[in-house]
Amino acid sequence: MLENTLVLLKPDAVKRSISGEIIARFERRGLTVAAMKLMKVSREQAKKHYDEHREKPFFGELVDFITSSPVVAMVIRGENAVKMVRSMMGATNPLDSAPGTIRGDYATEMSKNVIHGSDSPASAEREMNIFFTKDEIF
Ligand code: RTP
Ligand code: MG
Repeated sequence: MLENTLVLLKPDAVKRSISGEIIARFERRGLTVAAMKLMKVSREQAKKHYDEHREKPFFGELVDFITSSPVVAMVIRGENAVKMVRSMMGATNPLDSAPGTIRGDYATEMSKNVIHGSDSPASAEREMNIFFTKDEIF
């Protein structure tokens, strides 16, 4: 099924100038960029985005990190894009993410794990609305 998913290249990825390499991986796979912008995430957006983690001990750090410097926000589109992007990202903890995945190739720390991707079509719909208006998604 053709799907959209929300991807954030986190502040660590933008600072390290690896955004282009990561976008190229998606394009090479056959996924397409349906929306994209470099933006500073507001605290309000960050809290909405990470709402499922509101009660976790690391919630404050998550919000601080994602708002610390610009991210690349994207809508990635393709067949089963949600699962496809998640499998390309690799496990949350870089210690567990296989070489060949994005986190497995670029990350060493759980808190600086380079990329976010929506975990379900429902999350994707909710998260796209936090970062993009309808007319920004092509
Ligand atoms: P993401 O939301 O960033 O795509 O990552 P994910 O689905 O693989 O992981 P999730 O459970 O949603 O956690 C969101 C982010 O929180 C940080 N985290 N820290 N200290 C901890 O135990 C812990 N657990 C999660 C990670 O940076 C993760 O990407
Ligand atoms: Mg998640």
